[in-house]
Amino acid sequence: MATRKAAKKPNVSKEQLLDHYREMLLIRRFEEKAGQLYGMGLIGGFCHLYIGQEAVVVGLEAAASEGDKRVTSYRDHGHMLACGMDPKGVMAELTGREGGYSRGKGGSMHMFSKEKHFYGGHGIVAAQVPIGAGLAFADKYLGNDRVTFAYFGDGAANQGQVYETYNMAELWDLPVIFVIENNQYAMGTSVQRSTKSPSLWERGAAYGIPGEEVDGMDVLAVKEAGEKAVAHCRAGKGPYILEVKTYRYRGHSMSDPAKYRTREEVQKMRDERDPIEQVRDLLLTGKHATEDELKAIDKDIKAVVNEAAEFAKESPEPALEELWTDIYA
Ligand SMILES: Cc1ncc(C[n+]2csc(CCOP(=O)(O)OP(=O)(O)O)c2C)c(N)n1
Ligand SMILES: [Mg+2]
Repeated sequence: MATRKAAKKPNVSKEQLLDHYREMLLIRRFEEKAGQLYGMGLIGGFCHLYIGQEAVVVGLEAAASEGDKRVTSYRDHGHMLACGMDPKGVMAELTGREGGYSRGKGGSMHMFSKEKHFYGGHGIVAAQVPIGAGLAFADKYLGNDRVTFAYFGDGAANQGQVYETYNMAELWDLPVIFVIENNQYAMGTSVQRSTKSPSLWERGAAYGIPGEEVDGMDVLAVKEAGEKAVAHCRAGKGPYILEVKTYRYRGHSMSDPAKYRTREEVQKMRDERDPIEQVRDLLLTGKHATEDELKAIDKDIKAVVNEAAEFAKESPEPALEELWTDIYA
């Protein structure tokens, strides 16, 4: 049987480890529930789950401060939960109900929260990257020290607009962290089939942007890299690139049977690298928590997720008049 690589002795408090554990578990359980509701026909349209990638967004949110901004692709539920958006509002939006963040009109890929500085939720591959630079431009113009996290995938990293954005962001020293969530696949195309360059972050060198590769299955490594990137941006040194190596356990979207990879490949990743299990091991071996305490956390989180699902089911469909709100006309 496969064994997990022994985790490094972490330089974090028990409370921080427990926070990371809870936050990652919330995303995992929320996504599992979303998968169930999709199967029951309660969620329509596209739905891209984040299971396997939890450490990326939880680690980076731990490096962020109040007022920092984030923008991402359609694989966005984890980002919303990690920045503190309400699971009820997210689930209700997934089911197209009035209680959702976009009043049931946006669905999985189109949610926003001004309060939490979450700027979407974008279905067009890489479209969020220039938007991220624009958000950073606004902060620079206003003279504050806020930072923007612009998340995109390995597939998106081959889009031309990413490189136009890199050029301008570096030219204007914009405080934006480009986070490449390299989960090794863009729909059914593996990263080895889509590019010959072994590392995506190194492309930033052509524009003068520093960066690094990060183990995206290790929440502590992600947090540490995030802190370095944030410090770089806040010091006014311009953008930074983090290529976070991660893995998605489910198909590209709910309609993808994922025939382009073997079950063994996915199972190996789950057995050896799972981000939640790694933190669980640290908590248990460090005697920071007992099996029973961790079970109780799981129970609490499942209750939060079930409550969100109930809220979503009970929330009414949007009224017809809702069609005429929040539109440019
Ligand atoms: C401009 C554009 N081209 C193609 C698509 C179809 N499409 C949706 S997701 C996707 C793959 C993107 O993969 P990646 O950037 O690695 O992100 P991941 O899904 O792995 O998170 C493609 C080609 C799209 N939505 N937009
Ligand atoms: Mg990908």
